Amino acid sequence: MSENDFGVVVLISGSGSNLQAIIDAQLPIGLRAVISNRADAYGLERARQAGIPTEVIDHREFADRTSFDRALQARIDHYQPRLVVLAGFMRILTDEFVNHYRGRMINIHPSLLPKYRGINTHARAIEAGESEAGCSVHWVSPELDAGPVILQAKVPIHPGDSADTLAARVLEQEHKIYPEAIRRIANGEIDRQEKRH
Ligand code: NHR
Ligand code: GAR
Repeated sequence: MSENDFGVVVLISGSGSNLQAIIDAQLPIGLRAVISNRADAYGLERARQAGIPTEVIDHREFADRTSFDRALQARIDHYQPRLVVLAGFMRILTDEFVNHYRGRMINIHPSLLPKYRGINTHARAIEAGESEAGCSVHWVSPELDAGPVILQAKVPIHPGDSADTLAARVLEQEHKIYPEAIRRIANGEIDRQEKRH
């Protein structure tokens, strides 16, 4: 089996700059598909440019989260990936879905977990008067943004920072640590971990 047979599927909802960083890292992992829940996600264009198959599964076409997640799972499993990468994917996933990919799904979250789970992390960190912020790559567990952390990077928060200026500083670090985390996992340098309850 060549290294390209590792098999990775990336899930996005938006700009896809983290996807671009993963593409640009030219890791020998086999990027098999990029799936978006939004047809207008710019990341789909990035995937097409890189020759990666794309799919759109619009969550608004499903009655509930369970039926959306089942459709998503069926399309992901078609590609038989050994790793599912959430890269700015903005839908909360059901326990059933997360358990199916337990130990084979990672996320990048724009905070220094365990601080600031959920959304609007930068505004909340500034509001709280924090002097530093950052990003975390973690295994996905059913509880939101609570799975074991794999890699983190820190940045300073400057006086006068807005959520946007801070997000840009953090995003630069995301683009470094996400490809690095994927490289280490594909190399077998990081064991699949499970959160113990
Ligand atoms: N699902 C589970 N079960 N566990 C995790 O750790 C998950 C997850 C799904 C997504 C990414 C996460 C992040 O990095 C992620 C981790 C979306 C929301 C959210 O509130 C929260 C966290 C994350 C992603 N989504 C709203 C929803 O109703 C929609 C928000 C929007 O569309 O803007 O799904 O922060
Ligand atoms: C990134 O900052 C990522 O950490 C964050 O959204 C941005 C996506 O950027 N993810 C979340 O907030 C997940 N809830 P990108 O589409 O350019 O990679």
